Formats: sequence, structure tokens, C-alpha cells
Amino acid sequence: MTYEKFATQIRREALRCMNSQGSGHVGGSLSIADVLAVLYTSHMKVDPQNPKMPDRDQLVLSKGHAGPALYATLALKGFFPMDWLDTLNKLGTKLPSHVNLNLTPGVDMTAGSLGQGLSCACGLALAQKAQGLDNYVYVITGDGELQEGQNWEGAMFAGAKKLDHVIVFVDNNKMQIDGYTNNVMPVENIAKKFEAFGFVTTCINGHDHEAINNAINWAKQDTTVAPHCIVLDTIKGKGVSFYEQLGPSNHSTTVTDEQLAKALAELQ
Ligand SMILES: Cc1ncc(C[n+]2csc(CCOP(=O)(O)OP(=O)(O)O)c2C)c(N)n1
Ligand SMILES: [Mg+2]
Repeated sequence: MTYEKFATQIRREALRCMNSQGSGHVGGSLSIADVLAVLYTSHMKVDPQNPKMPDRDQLVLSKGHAGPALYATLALKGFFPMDWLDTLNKLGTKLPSHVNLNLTPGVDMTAGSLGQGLSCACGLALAQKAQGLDNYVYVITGDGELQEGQNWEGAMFAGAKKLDHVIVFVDNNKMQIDGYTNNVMPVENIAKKFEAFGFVTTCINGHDHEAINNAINWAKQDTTVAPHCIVLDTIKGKGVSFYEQLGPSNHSTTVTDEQLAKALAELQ
């Protein structure tokens, strides 16, 4: 399947998933569909039949509220049946709105309390190194999430320990829960901030599949012994015109049957 097709499928299934509860974190789920499509097509060394495979690559979805996008991806890859997507947040579900490693096959870290994912990834990467494994730990964090101080403690640690198998993506959609990130508290110069902590960085269009693929290949092949950070310039709500137009109000919003039908008509 092409990246384009897979990303569209992820958006469609993520919206269906949120429609099952009538609402969800639409904007931040749609903005990461492209990086998930590239990661799970070309990079993640995982086995849907053996989700806890010890030498797998791991993904920490630090912006854990975007669970529906990851669930759609994992279901499409065969980690669990597609009909689980109809159970978002329902009593007894294996798909809570915020990701939980104890409930969902293929979810490597629990998240939802923002700011913790990079620190968790440092621990995972350190443990893998100690076992002589050379797999990768990917992190997806939000731009608003970077307002949490713990990120920078994690970044300092990753830089100091030269965790060269940590690759951080920043989903820089310029919005958070309360509005535009710059109006709440600017986090600008994201790449320079990570560089100051010892990361090697690049900034790309977060919806350009080839650019994402090239950036990941570059991060893996770069001989600098350091963690890498790929800042993704993204659009919150990407792919569905009326959600994009909502702006920051698309953070957590309704997905009614009518909205779903309109969105699916656009996502072909
Ligand atoms: C520690 C913590 N504080 C506050 C929240 C509430 N919250 C949920 S999402 C969000 C905004 C996150 O913005 P961003 O990281 O940019 O996410 P995205 O735009 O990708 O949805 C906030 C403040 C939280 N989940 N955790
Ligand atoms: Mg954001």
C-alpha cells in the first residue's frame, strides 16, 4: 500500500473510531496520520502476531490523547481486529482514549499526562542498549506538550547519554488545547532547543511522506552518536477541510454520523 493510501486509511479509521463515542481528539489525531503511515510501512520493526517481541522497535505516543490515530494504524496492521475501533473509551474496552500499554497490543507506553514520553523513551532505549539490542525507540510529542518541563529533563538525559537510537518527532501543528501554542506560551526554536541538549535535528513538512521517510533514514544513517529530533511542520485536523477550518477548536470535538460521512467523502 502506498503511504498516501495508508495515511488516508488511518484518517478514515481514526474518525470512525472517534465516531463510536461521538467525539474525540480529532485535530491531533489527524495531524500525525502521515508520520504513522511512514513509520509503520517502512520503519517499525514489529510483529503484529508477537507485539511484545523483545527486539522490536518501540513507539512512545507521548501525546497520548491521539490514541485513535495509533489504534487505527495498529488495527490496519493486524495487531487486533478492526471492530475494536468501535469500542473507544467504552466500559471494558481495550482502546481507552489515551494510550495504555497494559490494554492494547502494539502500544509500547502509557501516556496522556503530557510531558513524560521522552523520559520513558530514554529508559526504554537505555534498557535496550544494556541488552545489546540495536532497535529504535521513536517518540511523538506535541508542540503544546513541549511546554511541560519534563521534556527538557528527558532531552538533557538523552543528549548526555548519547541515546542514538532515540528519534523524537515533534508534531508542530502550532495549536494546543487552549488555543494557538504561541498565544498560550511560545515554544519557538524547537530544533535549536533540542540541539542545545545534544540532539541532531531537522525540520520537514510533516505531511510529505517522502520527506518523512528520508528524514528517518537520515536519522538512522547519521554517524553522530546522538539522539535525533525531526520537527514536523503539520496542520491540526489535516485532511478534512471542516476540521482544519475549526482551528484550535478541533482539539477535542464531535464526530457525529453526519460529520463522519462528510469527512469520509473527502478522504478518498
Ligand atoms: C500534564 C498535562 N497537562 C495538561 C493536559 C491537558 N491537555 C490535553 S491535550 C493538551 C494540549 C496538547 O497540545 P499538543 O501537545 O500541541 O497536542 P496536539 O496539538 O497535537 O493535540 C493539554 C494541555 C494533559 N493531558 N497533561
Ligand atoms: Mg499541537
